[in-house]
Amino acid sequence: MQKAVHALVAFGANLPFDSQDPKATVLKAMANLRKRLIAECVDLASAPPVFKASRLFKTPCFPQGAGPDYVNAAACLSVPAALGAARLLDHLHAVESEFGRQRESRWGMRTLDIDLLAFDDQVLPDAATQTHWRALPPADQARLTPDRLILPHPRLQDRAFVLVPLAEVAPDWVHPLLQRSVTQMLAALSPADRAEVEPLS
Ligand code: PH2
Ligand code: MG
Ligand code: MG
Repeated sequence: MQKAVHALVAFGANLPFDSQDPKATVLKAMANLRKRLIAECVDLASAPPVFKASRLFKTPCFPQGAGPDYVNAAACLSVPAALGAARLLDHLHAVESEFGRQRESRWGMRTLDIDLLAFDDQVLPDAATQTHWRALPPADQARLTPDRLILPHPRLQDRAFVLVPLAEVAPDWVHPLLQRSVTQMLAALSPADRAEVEPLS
């Protein structure tokens, strides 16, 4: 049997798509991704994926005032290691396009955004580059977009709209460079930031 690893994924949407609200889009996107992973596991002759999804949350847009509230969620996927982060990312992009995503401005509004937060404990492309992007000053964060996959996601530790849902599905995942668990990273945010993330049901 092939080795399985955990991949962490974040979902966000704040614009309707095809008269469907962001909540419906996120739920359908999860189902679509799950189907794709099942097909991949058949192709790789590996055990079926395990797809653990958080609840949906309503979150204020970041940066503040830049658009409508978001619906955010997270998932912890058990996938064959042989799938690889790059191939999983291709699937995330394919799901985004099925739900109307056009790659436009940095932090712009979107019908669907799916971010790969982590693939097991992989650091990509290397520790120095991940650290560079993680330590970027806020003005540069808003301006610059990396041209390749950086893992873990450089802003993962900063955002309540990522960490609150993630804590429901992967509280014990440890950031390979910060050596902190999701629970610890969430506890380090301000109570006000955490309180802004409200479960939808
Ligand atoms: N995603 C962004 C920019 N701002 N704000 C919230 N609340 N949730 C998001 O998922 C989000 C955001 C860029 O991906
Ligand atoms: Mg995003
Ligand atoms: Mg994205």
